[in-house]
Amino acid sequence: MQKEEFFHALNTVIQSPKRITVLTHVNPDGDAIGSSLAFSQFLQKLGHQVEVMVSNDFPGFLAWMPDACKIHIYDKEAELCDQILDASDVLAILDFNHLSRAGLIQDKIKSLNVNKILIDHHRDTDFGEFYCSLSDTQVSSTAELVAETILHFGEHYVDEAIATNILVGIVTDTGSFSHSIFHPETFSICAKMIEKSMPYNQIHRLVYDTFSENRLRLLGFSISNKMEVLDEYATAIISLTKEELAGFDYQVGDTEGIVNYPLSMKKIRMSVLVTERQGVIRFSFRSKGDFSVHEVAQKHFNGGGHTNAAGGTLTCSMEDAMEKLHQILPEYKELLNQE
Ligand SMILES: [Mn+2]
Repeated sequence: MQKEEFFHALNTVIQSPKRITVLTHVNPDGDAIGSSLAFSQFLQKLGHQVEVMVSNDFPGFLAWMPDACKIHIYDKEAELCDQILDASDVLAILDFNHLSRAGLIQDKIKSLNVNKILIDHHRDTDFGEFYCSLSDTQVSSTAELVAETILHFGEHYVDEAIATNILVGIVTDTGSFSHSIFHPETFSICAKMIEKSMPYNQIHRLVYDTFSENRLRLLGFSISNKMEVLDEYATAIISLTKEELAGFDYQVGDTEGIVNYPLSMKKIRMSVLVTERQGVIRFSFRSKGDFSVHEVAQKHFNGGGHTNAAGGTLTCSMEDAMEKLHQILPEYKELLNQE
């Protein structure tokens, strides 16, 4: 669906007051929360009754975001969430396009026979029909698409809360404007948002300067003690077991960003963070240039994402997970060694 078509279709949906539930992906990040909050705040201004819902809690460094305290967390209040979903006229699906990424909410989404709206920047959707969708892999973030949508309906809708939430989405999904910038419009949109948002320096500080001592020490430990550098594959791997995480009093979000550090080495093309969670092994992939970690995650680790950032999971032991990861590297040796 083309952008203009989407705006037109969305316009027909929002003409009359509706109960709209905005859903975003499991283990929500800054873009998931930022885009969902901004879109819901825009819809509220148009007179709709809007709720934002996620499968599980978001990291504490996002808790200050305008209206974050109103987000419903399914695994904490399933009954209320089910009631909200059952009463919804429209579902807005933001920042994910695979049903499995909805976590605990996926069965409910499948069973509800209501109009669904998609706004997302990931590849290869596996959903059924959408009433309308805005899906573009060549934008920095879902927040950028939400900003474009709101600006299409009128710049006057952008207030401090919306602008701040949009900026958090764009800043976090681009690693503070260090990647995933495909066109100059990202900056034009940010300029418009910064005019209205809380001071940008403050946003940056609230998002990034929030480490606990344990979190910073975990980062140091990960790089000093747990980083394996495989020169022949231009790859670095960091693995963290459940016990190691517990040793640093692991809190949700504490491993966020660790995977990016190995890429700061000139010789490294791909970085992988492997963490042991409740019953599963989670993989987080990052790359530089054209090397697609999306392909790697999709083919071998039940996941996917973007060219330079992807994730996946395996249900196995840490030993088996590491063995699998090492086994598949030769397949990519040539690509990883291309300039
Ligand atoms: Mn995103």
